[in-house]
Amino acid sequence: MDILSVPTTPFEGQKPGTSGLRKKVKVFQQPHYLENFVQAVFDVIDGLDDLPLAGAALALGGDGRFFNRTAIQTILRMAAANGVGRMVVGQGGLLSTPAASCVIRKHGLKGGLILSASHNPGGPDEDFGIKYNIRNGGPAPEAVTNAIHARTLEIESYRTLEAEAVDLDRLGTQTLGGMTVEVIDPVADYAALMESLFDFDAMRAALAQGRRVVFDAMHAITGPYAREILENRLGAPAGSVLNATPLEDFGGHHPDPNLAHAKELVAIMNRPDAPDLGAASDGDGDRNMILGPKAFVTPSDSLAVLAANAPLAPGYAKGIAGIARSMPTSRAADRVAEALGVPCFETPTGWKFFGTLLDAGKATLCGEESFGTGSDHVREKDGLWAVLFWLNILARRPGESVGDLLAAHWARFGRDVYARHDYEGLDSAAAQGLMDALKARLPGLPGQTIGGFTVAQADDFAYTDPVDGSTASGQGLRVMFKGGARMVFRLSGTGTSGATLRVYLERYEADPEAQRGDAQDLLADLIQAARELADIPGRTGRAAPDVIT
Ligand code: VG1
Ligand code: CO
Repeated sequence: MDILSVPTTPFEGQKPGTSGLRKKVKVFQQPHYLENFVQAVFDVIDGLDDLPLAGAALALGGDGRFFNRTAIQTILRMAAANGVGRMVVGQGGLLSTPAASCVIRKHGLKGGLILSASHNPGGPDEDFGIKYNIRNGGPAPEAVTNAIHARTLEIESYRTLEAEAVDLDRLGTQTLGGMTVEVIDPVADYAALMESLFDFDAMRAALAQGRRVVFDAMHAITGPYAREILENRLGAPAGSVLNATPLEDFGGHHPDPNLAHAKELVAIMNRPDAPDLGAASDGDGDRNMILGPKAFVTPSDSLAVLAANAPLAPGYAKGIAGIARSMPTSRAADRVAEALGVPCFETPTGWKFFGTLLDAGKATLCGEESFGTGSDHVREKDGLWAVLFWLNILARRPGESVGDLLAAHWARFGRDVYARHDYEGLDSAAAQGLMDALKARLPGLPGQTIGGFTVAQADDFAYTDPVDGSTASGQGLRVMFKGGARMVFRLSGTGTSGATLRVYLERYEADPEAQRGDAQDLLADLIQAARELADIPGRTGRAAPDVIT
């Protein structure tokens, strides 16, 4: 087959954000747009991790959203033309993000391409995304994503070939040019890994004895995974997995597991006959939401509870080496780490910052406030893993509900009352103006009192990786108050239109009596102070946030 070198010119804006390149489908459908980015990836990863691209083996799969199959065929032709030896592809072009990480690690691949825009809606007028994961199975670090971006700005041609489409639905091996395409069951490796980590016998017994679980796959990637694990292997009744069929447009919804978007699940968990555990995952399967009957576990609390109960799961029976959390995530995990006598690391937002800590064995569990939890079993956050961890804990602590576990945790460690307010679709210049103005005020804030809270410290978060010494700056504006309350202001790096302002709010409450209650009520003063400090209404024209989590 003849290899074609197709002339092209650079596109502006092919800079990967918090988690890869995310754009509207229509942007990706422009001639050469996807090809330019993929060629830039291939150019940059040649030699990366001490492995040449020629003859290399890579994983490829996505969350099944609109354009997934088209993009996979394009990438396969380009991979063959670039001399890749073998592509390991999930059947139907499907691989959840954590499963892709698992496949890269288990099959010893050089890396992989994951196609997803995560929790963003899908369809012809919605979002698509692509990212590269390295040999350890984790998202490429910033040095790599910056190099990819730089390459997109100088690209002059890309390599491809003309060939029949690969049959993505047929398991087994096919050839494309000189390359092998191996279509694998997207679930099998991942399900086996979960069985190795959790006490499936105890979970099976608990489900047989009346514990009940409901999992909302939100018509996204986790449907087949959850059916296989929860229903087939653990014996949960058929129908325990809701919205289990992946759809290209996720049924027209946001596949985002939070109280605002997983309404059907929330309604079930508020019924008198609610199951013991309610959970959901996002478009690409790396996020999770944990609910009990009339109980919501914030992702920050979930990380802390998992850490405190880790030895109940066989995979963590030896205890944990450390915890890592993103900066805007609450300090709940820090308290558990302290009690366990292990370190707690504070990293910038985005899973790529956890990779070095996990590889070095410094952290075992990681988490982000954005419904992301995971461990050193893969190098991505992992939605279903978190759900199984909770189910494992419930199986080993019979008679206690999710709400009981949370109350007991707060009684022991105190509660880090937490909320995130998102202002979406803002004018980009206005959002940047708000951040610039607040940043300029930071040095003068300590000592000032805002809405009754006195500022102790304020900074623009910067990070030096304790393993490889790499640095990241401009990672969010932090205002810390006397007494431990905190606000963080950040602009999202995953959006595809306008700007999203995220305001993260938290304060510590030690008194068990005062711990009960809704976070929005308990944080009302701080919320008001944040609105005043950043002049959110004046600068954005918004009276209230669009999404509260
Ligand atoms: C958001 C979250 C961040 C998460 C990222 C990717 O980023 O805040 O914690 O790592 O999404 O998650 P941002 O820049 O929009 O705040 V996913 O499930 O979208 O891959
Ligand atoms: Co995701």
